[in-house]
Amino acid sequence: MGFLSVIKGGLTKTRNALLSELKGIVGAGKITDEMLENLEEHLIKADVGVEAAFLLTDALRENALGKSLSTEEVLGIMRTEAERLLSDPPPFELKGKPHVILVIGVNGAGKTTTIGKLASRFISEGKKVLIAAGDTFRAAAIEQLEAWAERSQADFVKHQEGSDPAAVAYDACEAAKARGCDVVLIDTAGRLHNKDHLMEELRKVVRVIKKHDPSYPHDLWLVIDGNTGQNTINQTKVFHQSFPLTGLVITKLDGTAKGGSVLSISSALQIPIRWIGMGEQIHQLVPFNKQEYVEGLFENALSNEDAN
Ligand SMILES: Nc1nc2c(ncn2[C@@H]2O[C@H](COP(=O)(O)OP(=O)(O)OP(=O)(O)O)[C@@H](O)[C@H]2O)c(=O)[nH]1
Ligand SMILES: [Mg+2]
Repeated sequence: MGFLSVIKGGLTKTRNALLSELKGIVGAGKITDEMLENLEEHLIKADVGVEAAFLLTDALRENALGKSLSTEEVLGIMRTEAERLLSDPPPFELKGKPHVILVIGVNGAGKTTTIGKLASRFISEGKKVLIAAGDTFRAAAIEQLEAWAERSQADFVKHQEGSDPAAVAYDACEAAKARGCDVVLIDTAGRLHNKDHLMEELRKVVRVIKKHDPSYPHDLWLVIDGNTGQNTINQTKVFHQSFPLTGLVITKLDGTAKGGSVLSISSALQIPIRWIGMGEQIHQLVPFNKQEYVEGLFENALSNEDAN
């Protein structure tokens, strides 16, 4: 399955929510301020995400006010705005052998699942991958990651439940060097940005793996649940102040009308969006690509609505 079809499938609800709300402002003569306010309110109620709703209706306020426009023209304005707000990440490159990636984020954001999907992707590209069970908080977390390691055929390093995540990460890097791995993916326990001892635990992981090589970790990715609102942006800013994030992964954009959250995250933060999660299955993680995302959000909206 191509990336675009995964994206389009995931964004169906968002696309349909956008489109059904547009009916209030097309075909009813000139677009007025009141119509745009209504649209804004409806988009918010349709759960498109408050920030995304503001951004898109602001664009219409600037470009569509006082005009009679077709659905395609209105979608075109929104599309242009979306393209303006988004940017493509720099190409992903392996910067070491192994290239070490530390994956962090709040509880339940999708870190472990994302690591499993990434391992599978990298392995399908011919890379040798090792994943490290740096979430030692619960035995179930280690088992969950182990299952992903088996599914994706990645090497796996774990310690016992309750052991020091920094020691797991250190050993994983050691093993990866010895085995000639190309990529190390280190899972971590979910944590809130305002829990000092947990942030300190993460700092220790970073400090300890730097003993192998000061360039470790080459990447530090924050996983964000795409269904969460403004709060996420503030949380991400705090994480970014503590750790220089090199990329974001936005998960759970499927099955929700909040697929527009990518717009608000991208416009509020200067951190590249690397990957988007479009489902629970192993292939449902796609590299973020501005054009594909925008196409998934706006294109074929009419025919898709018919199909649903
Ligand atoms: N629909 C959907 N579900 C997802 C996606 N990514 C993860 N999930 C689900 O979200 C739930 C939490 O995912 P995990 O990968 O365990 O999240 P985590 O960040 O590792 O959680 P903790 O380790 O508890 O902090 C699981 O049920 C996953 O299947 C996605 O892109 N789409
Ligand atoms: Mg986890």
